[in-house]
Amino acid sequence: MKIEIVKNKKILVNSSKEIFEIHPLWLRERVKTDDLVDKNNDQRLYDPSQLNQNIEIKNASVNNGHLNIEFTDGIRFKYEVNDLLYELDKKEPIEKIILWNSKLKKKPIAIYKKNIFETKEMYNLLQNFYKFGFVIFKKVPIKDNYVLKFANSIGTVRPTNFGESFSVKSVPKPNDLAYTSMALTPHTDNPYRKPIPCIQLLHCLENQVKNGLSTLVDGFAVAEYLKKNNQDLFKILTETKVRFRFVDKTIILENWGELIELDQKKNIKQVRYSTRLDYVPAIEKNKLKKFYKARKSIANLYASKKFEIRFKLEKGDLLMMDNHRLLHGRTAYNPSEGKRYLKGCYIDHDSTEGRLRHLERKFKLKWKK
Ligand SMILES: O=C(O)CCC(=O)C(=O)O
Ligand SMILES: [Fe+2]
Repeated sequence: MKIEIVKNKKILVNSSKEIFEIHPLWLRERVKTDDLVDKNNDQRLYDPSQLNQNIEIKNASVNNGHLNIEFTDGIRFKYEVNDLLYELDKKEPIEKIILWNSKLKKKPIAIYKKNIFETKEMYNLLQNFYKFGFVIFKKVPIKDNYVLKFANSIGTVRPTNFGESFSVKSVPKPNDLAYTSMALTPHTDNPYRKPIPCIQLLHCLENQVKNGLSTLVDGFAVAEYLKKNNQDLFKILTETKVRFRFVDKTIILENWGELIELDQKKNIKQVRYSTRLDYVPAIEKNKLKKFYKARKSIANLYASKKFEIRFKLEKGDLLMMDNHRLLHGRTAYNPSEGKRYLKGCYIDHDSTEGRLRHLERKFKLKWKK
């Protein structure tokens, strides 16, 4: 992609796919002189909808990586060509995702270090988080509910009715099956919330039991597999909204959604799955028959050895996973063997994306891809 000038007046974008002219107003809105933009926060000091809609370019030239423009309203500005190309070319800071199954050779793992959050390594780890849907940080300090410090260094903790963080250990009369020693089949967390938590952190403080292994499944890989192998069943899962529900003494939480949600371009956007909490709607019997068949197929895939990875979280390990893409679970354990204690919390996607953009800017990485 490059920028070309025609007759000193027209700015063209020339990419392998197309050539098009940039509207002069689009450029004019991006002028960043001190009187038009507050230099402390990069925000406009005027309403761009009030600019002259017929504004034109009086003069344009390219010099040393800069595009110099004088507009017909007398404003001049020197743009970084790279800044313009970046905005024209790329919408998200995230690299392409990698679908995986049980053959995943190398889990994305990092050793935690103090001040890791402001490093290039963190940039790569966040990219890995989006590529694989999870990252494991090892040797994260286990004192003072550190999971919250960790979460607040990447983003902002999202408190829920379980509190800012929650304790995953076996307790009497639990208000959630996570707080028992039972096996948990692959699930996404809290599909009954509005909005559904984006990222889950699970920090292992103790793990003295033999079993209680953690399991992960790439929900997007499973959904793609189903799409390829059984278009009809895939379709019904993308079209049927299911009610998810959480009940305890003080609250009843509900939300509806498809087991496989697609975006406007029909790409997979989010998966939901929780056998403990789903309430299928009473749709017409034959339709429901198809839905039940489809649900069983995806359940079998989620539970199959083909897609699941299994590992033990060690003391200090912190698992960070994308709750809109991955399913997680655990094998049963015997609490009389010793302690198993995880601390968990949630953060939102805008935090991690925002950190990625910040680190990309800090280490000037954005032109290199
Ligand atoms: O005990 C575990 O490893 C996972 C528990 C769980 O699913 C959760 O806390 O969301
Ligand atoms: Fe969970």
